Amino acid sequence: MKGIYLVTDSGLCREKTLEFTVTEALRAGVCCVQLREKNSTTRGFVETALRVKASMADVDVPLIINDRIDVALACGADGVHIGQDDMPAVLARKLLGPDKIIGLSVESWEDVEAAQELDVDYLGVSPVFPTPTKTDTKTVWGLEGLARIRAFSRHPLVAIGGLDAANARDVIRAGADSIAVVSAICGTADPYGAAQILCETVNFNLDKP
Ligand code: TZP
Ligand code: MG
Repeated sequence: MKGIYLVTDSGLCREKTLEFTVTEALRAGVCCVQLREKNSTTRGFVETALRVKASMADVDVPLIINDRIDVALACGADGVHIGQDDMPAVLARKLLGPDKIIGLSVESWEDVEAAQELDVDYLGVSPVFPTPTKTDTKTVWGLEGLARIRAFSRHPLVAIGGLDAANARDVIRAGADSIAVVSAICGTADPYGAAQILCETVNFNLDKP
């Protein structure tokens, strides 16, 4: 899972709709889609997840559900992304089985050390830079923090927070396998164009580190 990782925010998509944004980002070549619906009811989240999953039937790109193991299981998603206050990773693995993808956010060095023993598929380095999209964060890792995690961790790293086409190259060079973005795709008038520039930048630099 290397490249541009789309994390959704229906609020930012506005009149473009979530499905349109996801379809356009997939057409541009994103490597993963995470549905992050912080303000949905459970019913609404499941319905959205089923719709998005159906729209992704023809692409070989994983659908990840933010926070909710039950929603991931109910809609047959490929995995979940959990934070430090969500279901513990050990229990998430028990519930989901060996084959589903589990991503775990690391927000402190203690989280990074603890994750070393965990059966998770990637770490979300959160946030790399400050971002108005999520303000209840702890450590702003910066490129140095990201590089330190890269040197220590055995897991693939998905960087998130304040990332865009201007800084994506540096973030890959500091050790990220994937660049996760919310506003750089959802918050633009042209999600296809935005995702395409991001994918070109990152895929080029992943090929030639
Ligand atoms: N987790 C850490 S930062 C963040 C999340 C969900 C938001 C990233 O949003 P943006 O707009 O890509 O900075
Ligand atoms: Mg969470």
